[in-house]
Amino acid sequence: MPVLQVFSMVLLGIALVYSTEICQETDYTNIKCGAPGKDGLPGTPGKNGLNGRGPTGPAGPPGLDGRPGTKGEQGPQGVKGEGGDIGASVLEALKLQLGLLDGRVVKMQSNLVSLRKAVSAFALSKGVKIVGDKIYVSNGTQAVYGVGKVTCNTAGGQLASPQNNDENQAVLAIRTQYGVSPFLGINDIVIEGKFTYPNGEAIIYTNWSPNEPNKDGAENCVEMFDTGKWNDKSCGEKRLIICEF
Ligand code: MAN
Ligand code: CA
Repeated sequence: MPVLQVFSMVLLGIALVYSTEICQETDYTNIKCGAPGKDGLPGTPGKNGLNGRGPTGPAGPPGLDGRPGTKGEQGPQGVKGEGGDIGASVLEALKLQLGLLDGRVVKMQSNLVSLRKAVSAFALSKGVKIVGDKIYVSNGTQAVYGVGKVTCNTAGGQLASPQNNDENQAVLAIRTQYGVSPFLGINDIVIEGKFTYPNGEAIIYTNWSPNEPNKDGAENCVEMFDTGKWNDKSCGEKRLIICEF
């Protein structure tokens, strides 16, 4: 190494030591040490910092409607309103009608009592029997089934059609009074073997004589023997006509 270079380095070292001592003991508000040094090289990049919180974002869109809530309890009953004019007039009309109906019912009851008395007295005579709700009547006329049927229908009734033993006994009583077998309304004219009442309904009570009915086709009407038993008989025969009402 040349002597000049060594000398320069010694001088530089002295200068450095000197300036360091001066600046360490100097008030930095009144710097009197040497000229400022040059800027240093840029530092190495810093490490990543911890995640911070950013600023709050804008508000999102409104959410969807929620499900309907459960039904609430029924509220208390309201105060009853005043009756309207129409309601009041209808009520008055109904009261009037009710009064009229009541008068009619009383009159009908009175008429019915009188009628019952008259029928009861009539029932003492020949050809009339009252049983339950039915009244059997005969004037002793004898006729074929068709004529007897029309006779009773015209009078507002039908040929005697007993539906229980009491009614059968009432018909038998009239038969005994005249001593003639009557035709009943019961028949199997429409369907052979299927006996019905005059209105077509199937019979609910029978009192057939032994081995009767026995004439398929030829005997579609029914007569009553003096025992009260029934026999199927030709509708063309003439028998006592007893009507029921
Ligand atoms: C006659 C008729 C018939 C009846 C018999 C009974 O033939 O009256 O309807 O069935 O007698 O023996
Ligand atoms: Ca017969």
